[in-house]
Amino acid sequence: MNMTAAMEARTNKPLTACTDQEIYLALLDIVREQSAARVRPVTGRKLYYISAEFLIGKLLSNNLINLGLYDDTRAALAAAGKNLSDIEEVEPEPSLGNGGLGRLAACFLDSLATLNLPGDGVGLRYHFGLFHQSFKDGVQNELPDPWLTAHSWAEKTDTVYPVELAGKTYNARLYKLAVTGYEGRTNTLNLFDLDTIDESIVHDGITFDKTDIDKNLTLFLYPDDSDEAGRRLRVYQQYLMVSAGAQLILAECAARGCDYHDLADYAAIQINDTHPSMVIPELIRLLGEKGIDFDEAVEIVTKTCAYTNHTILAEALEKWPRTYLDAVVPQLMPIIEKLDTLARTRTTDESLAIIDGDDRVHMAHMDIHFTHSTNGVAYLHTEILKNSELHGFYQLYPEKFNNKTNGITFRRWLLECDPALTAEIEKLIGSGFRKDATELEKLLPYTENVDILQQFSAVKAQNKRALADWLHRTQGITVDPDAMFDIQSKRLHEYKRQQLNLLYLIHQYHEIKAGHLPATPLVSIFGAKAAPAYTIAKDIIHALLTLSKVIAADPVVSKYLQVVFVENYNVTAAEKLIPACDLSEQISLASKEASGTGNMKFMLNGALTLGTMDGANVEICQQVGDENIYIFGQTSDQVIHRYEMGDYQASQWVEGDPNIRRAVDFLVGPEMLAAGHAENLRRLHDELVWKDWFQTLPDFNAYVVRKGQALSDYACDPLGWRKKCVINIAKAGLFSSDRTIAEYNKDIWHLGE
Ligand code: 26Q
Repeated sequence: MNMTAAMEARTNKPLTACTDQEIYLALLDIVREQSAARVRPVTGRKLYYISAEFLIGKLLSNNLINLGLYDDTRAALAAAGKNLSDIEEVEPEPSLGNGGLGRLAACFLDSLATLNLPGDGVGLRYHFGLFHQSFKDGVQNELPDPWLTAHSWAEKTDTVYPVELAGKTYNARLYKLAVTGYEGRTNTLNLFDLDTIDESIVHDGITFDKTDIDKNLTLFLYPDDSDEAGRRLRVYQQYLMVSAGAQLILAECAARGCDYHDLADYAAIQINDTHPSMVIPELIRLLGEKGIDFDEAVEIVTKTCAYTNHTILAEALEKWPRTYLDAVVPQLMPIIEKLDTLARTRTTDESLAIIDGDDRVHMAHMDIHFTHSTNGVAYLHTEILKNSELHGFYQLYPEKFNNKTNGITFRRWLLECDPALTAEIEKLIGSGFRKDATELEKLLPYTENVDILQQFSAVKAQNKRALADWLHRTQGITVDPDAMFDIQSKRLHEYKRQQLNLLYLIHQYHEIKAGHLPATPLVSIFGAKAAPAYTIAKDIIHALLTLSKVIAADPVVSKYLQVVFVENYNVTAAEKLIPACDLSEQISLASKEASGTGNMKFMLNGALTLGTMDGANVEICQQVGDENIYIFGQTSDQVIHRYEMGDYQASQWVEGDPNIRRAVDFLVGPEMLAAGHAENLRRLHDELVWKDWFQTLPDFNAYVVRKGQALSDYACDPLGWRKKCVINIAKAGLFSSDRTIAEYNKDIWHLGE
């Protein structure tokens, strides 16, 4: 395609005379037209992936790559003295997710379309994505994150479905966003919204009047671990999503000839965590309106739906008070009660009931009883579900349980974010890996070739300079691109243990001051948002920002150590950070991280992992071998055992270990108190000494030792290090979401064309 002509046909003037905004709009138009040409009719079963979050990120470059227009566009713009990365900056990022779960949904849509499978998303058109984060005086501030500009990828349709909430009817309008695969078909992301939403009710950051549902229902995506008020509004959102979604599914299937009795031949529904679980009773209710009796409706829904679990953290499993559902979705409660009664005919185990003795409705329990598949998202996670968290359910329905190890789309997380590495790989092994990621293994023979290893080192050095420039330009931070870049970027959660990294950095501060110099200067980079109501998470951010200041002010330590906290970590920032990383921090408490997907992105981009045996780190370790990954810390069995013993006392670890004591006490020592806020620092200190629920202290020494090993390997044997990096890239093929989606299709969905 002649991109210059195509763009100028829309701008009506030469590209050289166009603003970035005008070019962006022209490209949006071209992409829309090309995507529409790849819509295919559906035969057989079609997937509906229902999810409260789709963290799609910016779409322009992704779409250009998948349509095969990326190189031509870059060249056409360059010829006119323009730069595609400047055009990309015009596009606002749709941050319609919190983190892993939402980004996974986006990767899955890309892979479905790439594999030419009929699979649409169903979700909500939030007016503001996850809040915009800024730092002031060492503290996180939250602001609305608008992304709906006059020209957005999601197109308004005339389709509207009535949804009843607390006895009042609302009209859910459908917006459609085209999802085009790499050299593949175009599917749809269906997003629902109300016409009556009023963005002007937002004031003082992200606060708003919570009474007028018609004005606020889809205003915000709620942060995980939200406060109680936020959690309750989520029920309203969830029902809007599943009721409109179920009506859409039934209408589409009917249009294709389905008579509702045979719904399972037309539709597969994947329930992404428990957020869309009300689709089960809602479908039963709607099938009832079509004349199908309860027992048959239960059977149809069970055959149609499948459930993915993403967490074993008890506090994250949704349980809603019955009185609350009575008020918001009274039409569902009689159905949920009948489902509870039916479930109780299958087991006498009270702990497997849908409605418990305290009158709370357990969404996950409803999912497991009334879908045909329950899957975890990595090997260890699924084992823990089967053997402990959901053991009773596993005994009742062993055939329903299966594992689907997560994956990531290599189009965004390699081709788009790391063009230099992509070119290097392509030069060596051709372009087959773009469609078959396991072909990356063809890189293995080159790991013995010094010249080639040096070329990989040059790519990494180039990406590190690019990150340094970006940090300087967007955040005013100067870093030394010759230092080792160590990155921990993910949501801020105690179980992910950014506080363990914090304690390490304090330890290093002391070691350097004592003259024990590290093998290499280290730039330790964080990117993380804390849920606004999650106090300790915000205290951890404060401690890291304060430590960053303390170190920067120290003329000796700052030569060897720098702490950088990137503001407003989102998909766009991830695409800058990941290609520049040397050491990837995946240090969750073993058993707590269901999978992790950042771990896969860093590995694919040639970083080595420093991690615990948790989530998909286990599979990464198995792929690359012990000598190409830095594993430390307690195993999940040891952790679970310690919880069962119930006698963990953090204070004993503080008292018994001078290094731990020195690091923990520093949080409330004179240097930190002079630079930060006593209240936040004391609270974090006390949390670590008196609680430490995520067992940071027992893993501290192992972490320090292993990280020291990584630093010295990096500094003392650069070629040996690079060889490990290339082995990681070569072995990353397993983590393509194309593989994950092929497994879901083979074992659960059985989709048509
Ligand atoms: C629930 C109720 C009320 C308000 C918010 C929530 C809520 C929102 C988001 C609960 C959880 C989430 C997000 C969870 C999540 O991202 N889980 C991650 O899923 C990834 C994909 O499977 C895994 O790789 C990660 O290990 C897991 O933490």
